[in-house]
Amino acid sequence: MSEIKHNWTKEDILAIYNKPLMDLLFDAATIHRKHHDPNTVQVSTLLSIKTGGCPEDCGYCPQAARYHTDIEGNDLMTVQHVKAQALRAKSSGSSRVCMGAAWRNVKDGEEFDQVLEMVRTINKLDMEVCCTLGMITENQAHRLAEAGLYAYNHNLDSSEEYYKEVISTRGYEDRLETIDNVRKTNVTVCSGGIIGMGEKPEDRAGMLVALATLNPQPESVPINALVAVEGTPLEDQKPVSIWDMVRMVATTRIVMPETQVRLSAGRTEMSREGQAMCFFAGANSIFAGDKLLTTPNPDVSEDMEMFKLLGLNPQKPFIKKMQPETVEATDSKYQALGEKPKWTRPDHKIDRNEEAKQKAKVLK
Ligand code: SAM
Ligand code: DTB
Ligand code: SF4
Repeated sequence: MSEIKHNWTKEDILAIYNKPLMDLLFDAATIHRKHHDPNTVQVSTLLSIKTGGCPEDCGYCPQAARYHTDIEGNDLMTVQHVKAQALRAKSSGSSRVCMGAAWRNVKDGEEFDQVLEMVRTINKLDMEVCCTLGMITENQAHRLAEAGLYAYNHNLDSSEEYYKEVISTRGYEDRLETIDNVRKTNVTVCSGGIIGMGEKPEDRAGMLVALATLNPQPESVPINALVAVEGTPLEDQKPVSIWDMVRMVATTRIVMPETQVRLSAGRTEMSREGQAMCFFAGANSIFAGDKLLTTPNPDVSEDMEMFKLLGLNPQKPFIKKMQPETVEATDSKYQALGEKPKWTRPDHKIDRNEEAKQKAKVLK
């Protein structure tokens, strides 16, 4: 029987988050060592396969069309381009490619077929493939699984309460439903969130309750520090302190002992000492490559130096779970259904999102 605890409450988690730091670090590191090799860190490379022009209003996101940010938008990448980038990532030590698209949700059709071909192509390079494409239906999750997808990333981003202060164009329950759709397949779940959006420690604990009470818990949990991008509603947020990041990582490790905890966006603002503390506290995954989706990330060579300095080794692919088989499009059991799911549109008003939209109208 699994010894993983699932009935976490916000009070339990807040009490852990607020422990004296030395106790918190010790507890997290002890649990980390019981479940993982503390000197191995999984390395993923992000690839923005479709950039910008997104219809959603996520207050943190430079890719939302309604805000005025200076990112360069792009149509869906070709399979050949993706393959070349995946090979580069592999040669620089990444075991996983995570492809992100600035979509609200996946729509059946040529573009999704092209993404499925990207998944097949990367799986055949013997790398783990992850996608983050917005909301997906159960049938779309099965089609991704058949193509050989290893993980699907869909973040809860914050607590259910604070989420409403950041996004108005889709509901928290839709996020949970997408995660549930992924769970109906063999694809592993990657879901986490962002700190530094103005939320309180209670919201951080609330997000961890939502994740840790899932059964099974997500196989990976990315912890992002907000990258405050000019033109987004959250442009003026103060950078999150390293102490908050360490506390968040340690608490995540304690409540989800088997999960890979990923130190995600925000590493350019963190010192090596700060990152080392996060690895000690249980982070065992990073995004590598000089770009996240649209914002900067440390150079690969700097990360390699850091790994050497700390005696860390990159994790080999398919250590935690077997490589999925790829079913070719012609042999697929799951065809496009052309569904038009009724994802919710809460559409309440968030003042700072409205202001950023009005400002963008003037500037565009
Ligand atoms: N469009 C899809 C979606 O939202 O599900 C996939 C891509 S979206 C960019 C993936 C995740 O990136 C978001 O859920 C959010 O957690 C993270 N993210 C986006 N912008 C960020 C920022 N400025 N700082 C930190 N994390 C960010
Ligand atoms: C996740 O949790 N963080 C990554 C990945 N999943 C897709 C994305 C971070 C994006 C940071 C802002 C940008 O580069 O656009
Ligand atoms: Fe679109 Fe995803 Fe950015 Fe939200 S986070 S605006 S859904 S790309």
